[in-house]
Amino acid sequence: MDKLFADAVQVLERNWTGNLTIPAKTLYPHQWSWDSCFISIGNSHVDTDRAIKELECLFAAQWKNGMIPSIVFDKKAKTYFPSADFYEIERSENAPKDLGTSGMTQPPMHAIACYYVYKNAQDKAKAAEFLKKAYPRLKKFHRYLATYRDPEGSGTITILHPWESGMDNSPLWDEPLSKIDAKDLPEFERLDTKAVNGASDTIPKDEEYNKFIYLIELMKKHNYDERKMYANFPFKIKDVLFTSIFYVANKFLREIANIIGEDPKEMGTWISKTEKNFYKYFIKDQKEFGVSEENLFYDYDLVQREWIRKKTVASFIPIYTGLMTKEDSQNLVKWIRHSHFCGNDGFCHVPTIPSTDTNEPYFHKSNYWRGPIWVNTNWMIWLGLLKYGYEEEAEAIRSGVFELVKSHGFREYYNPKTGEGLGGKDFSWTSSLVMDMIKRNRKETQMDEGIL
Ligand code: 9WN
Repeated sequence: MDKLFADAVQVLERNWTGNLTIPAKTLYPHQWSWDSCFISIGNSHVDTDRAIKELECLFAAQWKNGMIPSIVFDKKAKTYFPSADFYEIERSENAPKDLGTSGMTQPPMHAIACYYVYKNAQDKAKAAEFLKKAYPRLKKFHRYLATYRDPEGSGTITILHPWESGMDNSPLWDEPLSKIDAKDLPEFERLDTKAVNGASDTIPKDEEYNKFIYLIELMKKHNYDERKMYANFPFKIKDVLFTSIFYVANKFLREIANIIGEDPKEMGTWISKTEKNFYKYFIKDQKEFGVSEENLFYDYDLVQREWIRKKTVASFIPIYTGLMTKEDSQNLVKWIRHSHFCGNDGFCHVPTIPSTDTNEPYFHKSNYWRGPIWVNTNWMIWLGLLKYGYEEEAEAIRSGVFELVKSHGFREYYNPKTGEGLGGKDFSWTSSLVMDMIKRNRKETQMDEGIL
């Protein structure tokens, strides 16, 4: 374990620019929002200053309306498309003037990361100062999500682009995207194809990619005005993973307010709304929850007015929220352990959860979010299992992740059938979350994640 930990620290060291940690060389040479949160959680075990610097760098790019953008660009880096210029964020009066950012957001892991930076810090006074500075930023971001991304006031969050989910080409988006006609696209050149050395079966197809770009073009046409976009955007989805993280983050933000002596009331309101509506929005038939795989948590498409019942890892992320009853958690764990999800038999290389059910026609062993195992979603499920006391299942996932990185390196994602490492090499969040899985004390984790 010591060697694994030291190797992970080295990856973060190599990807550190002096202000932030890039997710991976060449493929992702900028700062990504939820990546930086996962990275800070890892760094919180070894270097509080670095973790703080990373998050402050991200917060400096916050938009006036509170949105924390998915990408903060390094204008010198040229190996990633779409570039800062492509986004034309100056179309929005909310965009920062002197920084290049994307015009969309990513799952709100930030309050969770800030809490752990404090929790794992040796110098608590310094970390509390950081929390005081971070708190208004975090609250503004959560308020942005609770208003612009939830005009329904439901406590569930709407995404306007597949990239906002963090799971770019998940089969979840196939139906909604199939209804969109990507016309009048500007000329552009994909650079991810080059970065993976032509391994085109590991990244999204052109057809999907064109729709990603088309939706950015549409955001630009709306000058990134959420109210206008909400009225007629063709991609508008209440997302299970995003909302689960929002709920957990609100609990951590409430705890941060308590630590620094601020009023936690607003977070309480957001938490109650999610508790009231989570099942209503994400389960078709609540009485039948978990009886079959057809009745788990599924995203809701606000345009088609239908649940998206594709079997993906997203359906399991609610275990991380703690808002389920023990009985419902049992029903969910039954599917988490199912052989199609690499649970109980020798079907897969190691018992970790792949991004898609391995028995579905849309499963692909090596293509990005259409099948491979990703460490961040496994980390959330690991914490969720611990929260509900499924220690054996949690430990199986933790050991599975260790086995993958020991045998195949700190890769971006892994083939569930063979364990082969895929996508970016020296991937930062894989390294940082492995560090966290090594360092965390199980009992304390159950307290932090369970009682907050
Ligand atoms: C688009 C950086 C990011 C992750 C996402 C992952 C991938 C970007 C891309 O890489 O998305 O934001 O270019 O494909 O899907 O989760 O944050 O690691």
